[in-house]
Amino acid sequence: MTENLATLIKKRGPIRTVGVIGMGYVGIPAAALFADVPHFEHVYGFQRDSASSGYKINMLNRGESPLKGEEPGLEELLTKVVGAGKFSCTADFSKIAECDAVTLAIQTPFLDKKDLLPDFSALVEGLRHVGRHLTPGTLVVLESTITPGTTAGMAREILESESGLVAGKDFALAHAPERVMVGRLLRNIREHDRIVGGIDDVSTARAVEFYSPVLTAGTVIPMTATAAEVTKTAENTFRDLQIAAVNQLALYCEAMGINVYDVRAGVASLEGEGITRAILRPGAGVGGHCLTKDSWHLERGAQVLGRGDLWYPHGAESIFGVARKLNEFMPRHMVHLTIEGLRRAGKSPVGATIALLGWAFIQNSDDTRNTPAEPYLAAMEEVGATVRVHDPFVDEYPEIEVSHDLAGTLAGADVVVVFTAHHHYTALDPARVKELSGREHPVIVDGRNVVDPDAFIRAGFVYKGIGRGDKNSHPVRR
Ligand code: SAJ
Repeated sequence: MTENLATLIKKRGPIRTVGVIGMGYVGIPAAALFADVPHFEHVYGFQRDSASSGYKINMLNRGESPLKGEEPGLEELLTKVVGAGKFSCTADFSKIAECDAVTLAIQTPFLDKKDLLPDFSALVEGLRHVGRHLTPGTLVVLESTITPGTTAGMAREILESESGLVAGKDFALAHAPERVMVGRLLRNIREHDRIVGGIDDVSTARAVEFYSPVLTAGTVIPMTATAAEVTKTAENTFRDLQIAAVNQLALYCEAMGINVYDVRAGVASLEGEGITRAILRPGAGVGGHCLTKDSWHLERGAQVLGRGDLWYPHGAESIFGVARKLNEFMPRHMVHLTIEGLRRAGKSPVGATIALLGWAFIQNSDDTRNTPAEPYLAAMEEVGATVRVHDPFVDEYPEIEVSHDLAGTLAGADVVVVFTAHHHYTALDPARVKELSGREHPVIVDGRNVVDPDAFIRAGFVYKGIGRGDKNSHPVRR
């Protein structure tokens, strides 16, 4: 069987034309880097010409990046590869027929966590486009994070039914999960090791050939498609678990009246010497498109692929599921700290004005997917407060007014709450913030440890911070 595919690929020769489906945080930098590979002659970026994202097509063909956050080198690289005629963005999916390799970088959110149901609708649509225009010898790669078993299962079935070709015989199929973080997209793709897993050895080998030229520091790590799917979902699940562990520690430190950052520094002091103690940062919550769902992809994979063979303590809840619950709890804890802070300032949340700083889910980015600030805002409005939102990177958000005017947002605020560690907030001046609030004892709730508690307490603020049991009951300066 593979003999056939190997022959087909040999006849087809080196990869020259590439297609990337999904012009988002993953697809855009990936396409630009493929286009910068000397022996890749042309890269098509495929984007639906939809009302919400069709605008990206013209922007990209002008060499402009539609991503608003700080992405070092991306705009320059886009201008270069568009100028050289090596990259173009189109909604004409029939051009897939020209491609030797096609990748899919499409969102894979979760529909229902309780029943572990992913929403693969966008991915299925993308796979159908590929299947309709697939030619023998092509390599198809899923870069989206997916439930283990999806590449060799659902993806294969759709591609085969749409194309009439057979995976592993007529075309190569692999999973090469993205491992990027906003704010360092290009660097992550170039420097991170790349996990590559084919449904068979020939597919894996073709995918290794495809990704190797893009890497400057990283190496390609070949494995099976399912192992690659588990690797990706597991690394995000472990990160979520580590964050949940330090968030739980932070809640304990608050209750015990100590500073979680002292504990963190102490625990981390044994770092190195072969002893790694990755103690991450507690905070106001976990957002983004990845950590908020990848545990559920892993859980589903274990349930579906592991059916009947999974041994686990009877009745015990998955620690990955518990970690999700704890991280989802943190915005509610921010509500608790806010109400407690108001109480200490002799106020109630009813009619209070709250200045919420940071709508993006991560620092110095415009990415608002699953932002932890949203459940906080809803809960505070529910108890009668008015919440004003400031974010220097976010221009708009459905039903929420996001301001770029920091002074205007702080004016008349009873509470200042920090949800994202944008660099703009590390320089907040307590005297100026107090002047703008016009309150005798404004409340500051620091969800990302960006301000100096003592400086704000000295200025007459009521301070509350995640994990700051050493400060959260400080005497209020009258
Ligand atoms: N967070 C904390 N404490 C921390 C680290 C993060 O509360 O110590 C919060 C952040 O504020 C944010 C959320 O967690 O709200 C996610 O942050 P992140 O730094 O994990 O950023 P992501 O989700 O963009 O990136 C993760 C990364 N995964 C791992 O490091 C294992 C990245 O490498 C992946 O490529 C990315 O998910 C993805 O696309 O899967």
